[in-house]
Amino acid sequence: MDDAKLAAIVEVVVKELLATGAIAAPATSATPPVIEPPVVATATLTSGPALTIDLPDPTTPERRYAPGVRQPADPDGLRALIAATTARIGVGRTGPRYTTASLLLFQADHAITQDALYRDVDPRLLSELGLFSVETRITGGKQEYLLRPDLGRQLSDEAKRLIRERCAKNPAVQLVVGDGLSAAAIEANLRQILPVIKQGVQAAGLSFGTPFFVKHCRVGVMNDIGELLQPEVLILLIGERPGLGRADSMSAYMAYRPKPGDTDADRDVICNIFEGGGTNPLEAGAFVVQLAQKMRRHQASGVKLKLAT
Ligand code: B12
Repeated sequence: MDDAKLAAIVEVVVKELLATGAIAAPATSATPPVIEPPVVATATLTSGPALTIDLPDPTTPERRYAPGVRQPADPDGLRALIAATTARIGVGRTGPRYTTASLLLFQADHAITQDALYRDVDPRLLSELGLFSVETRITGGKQEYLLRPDLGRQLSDEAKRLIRERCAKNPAVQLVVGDGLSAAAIEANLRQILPVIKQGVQAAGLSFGTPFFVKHCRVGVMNDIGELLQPEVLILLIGERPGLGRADSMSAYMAYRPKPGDTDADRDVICNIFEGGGTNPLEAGAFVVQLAQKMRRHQASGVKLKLAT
């Protein structure tokens, strides 16, 4: 469809919407609108003033937590309740339905989630932190990664070769980073947590293995890595499944002498690592080192560690 036909259709639709009162005509007087939306895209009518069709970003804190209840009995109480949780409360309704603002926020948050899932970790971050990359047995991109968790739990032959070639064997602590279900989580936390873990391990007089990155990674890949490098403790930093609008949460899965056949019962997890509401990555790093020492002391992880302490 050419631009002229498109503009004609837009003009007809806009005229109808103006006529029914569904949208207001753009301000022609000097009176400023209450909230000025950012002008990103405009449709120009063949006659009359330009009409902004883009919307303000609904995910900014001011809009996300703006009370949506019309005429609340206790406005200050409502604001205090909303400030006390990240849950979606006080959003209001239109009859039995969500308001358009709620719907748009859901859609925007869903887009954030999709973006975190389908994007790759920035290779510049990995090289900045000196991590080389290997892959699992996933060859068909993110779609296959989502559909075949079993392949994400196995290192490719090339990965095994590279790890054997580049990594020190039998370290006390081996650190591995995996994209998991959120590239954003790794990008948000890795720069802070990695040096804390490395320094903490070395300050405790323990050997720190050669860290690396696994693309299309699942937690179960820890078994293959354990078999190859034989570390005492293996730490896997991995992006957690994103929630609506929360994509930067990372976990540290840990295991004592992981090997093929191990399950999640043999592992521990320190979860919800993120700034501003979760466990701060700097604190989490210190906690990871403590847990690694505890695992070494008791020569156990997961359920066995719980039973031993
Ligand atoms: C998805 C999920 C599950 C799924 C995993 C299914 C799957 N194949 O993906 C199911 C519903 C089975 C599940 C079960 C459990 N889960 Co769960 N789970 C999650 C969730 C929402 C996301 C995990 C994630 O993104 N992993 C990263 C991806 C890339 O890993 P993955 O390889 O695809 O999947 C593996 C991990 O998710 C792992 N896993 C999932 N939960 C747990 C819990 C523990 C203790 C361990 C060691 C591993 C583990 O199992 C998967 C298969 O290996 C987190 C929430 C969060 N904030 O992280 C809670 C979370 C990790 N789970 C938790 C718990 C407690 C459990 C259960 C022990 C609950 C129970 N009482 O039965 C069981 C243990 C199951 C097990 N695997 O042994 C807690 C852990 C708290 C802690 N620090 O110990 C979390 C943080 C939720 C919470 N806030 O309470 N879980």
